[in-house]
Amino acid sequence: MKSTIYNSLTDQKKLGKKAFAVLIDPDKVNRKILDELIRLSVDAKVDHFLVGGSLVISSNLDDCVQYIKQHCTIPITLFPGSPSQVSRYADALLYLSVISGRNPELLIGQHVISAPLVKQSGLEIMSTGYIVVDGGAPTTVSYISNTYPVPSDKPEIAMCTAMAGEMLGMKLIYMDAGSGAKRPIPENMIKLVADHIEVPLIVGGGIVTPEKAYLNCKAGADMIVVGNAIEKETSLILEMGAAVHSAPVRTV
Ligand code: 1GP
Repeated sequence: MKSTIYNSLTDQKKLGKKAFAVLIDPDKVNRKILDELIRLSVDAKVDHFLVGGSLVISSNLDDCVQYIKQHCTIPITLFPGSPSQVSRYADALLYLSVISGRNPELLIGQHVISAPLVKQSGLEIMSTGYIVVDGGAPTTVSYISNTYPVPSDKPEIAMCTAMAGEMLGMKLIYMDAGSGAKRPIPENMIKLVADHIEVPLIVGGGIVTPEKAYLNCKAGADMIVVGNAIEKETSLILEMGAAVHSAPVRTV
């Protein structure tokens, strides 16, 4: 099985370098918006595009991924909200198990159903322990997954969940307050989780300022994901990229 993207993430982590990922929802972009996103992302040295969402209503996924591929070399990782969101034109796929929840369908059920399709896609598959954290309001992900998020003032629950995910063999941990969260994940929770796992830690949901992206990296996040804020103001890509790439090796 391929491991190009994963190896680049672990190599970056060893060097203390932080990665910036722009989340693209295929339902919310057209070619004009994609042109702008790609231009700014290349300028900002964006490390990854994540493509997907809790709901992908249209059939734009393949078109969207192919269009990005044709216009830049930034790797594309799928962030699927459902088993139908697989495009063989991408580079990799986050094979998500919602380990913060107790919904068997999202822990293993949908994986069983989609396994042959996912394998046939030829994509690099990265098993990912997905931890949904309370972001201050019900988000699409908590509604769709029918799970309770981890309370944001209980960092030890997130820590134990991430440790369990890592020991079960998951290659990445993704802590997400949900798209458009009112409150992003607090730094003390990020730090506690980062201190107790060795695999790369992805953090997203409700990050709207470069300062918060920087502080999350300082607390131990290895990759920062931003979607909503960039949808509202595309030029934020440049500041977010600069903030993430200037973050030091964890010191707090
Ligand atoms: C959501 O982590 C991502 O799953 C990004 O969230 O859209 O709030 O940036 P935002």
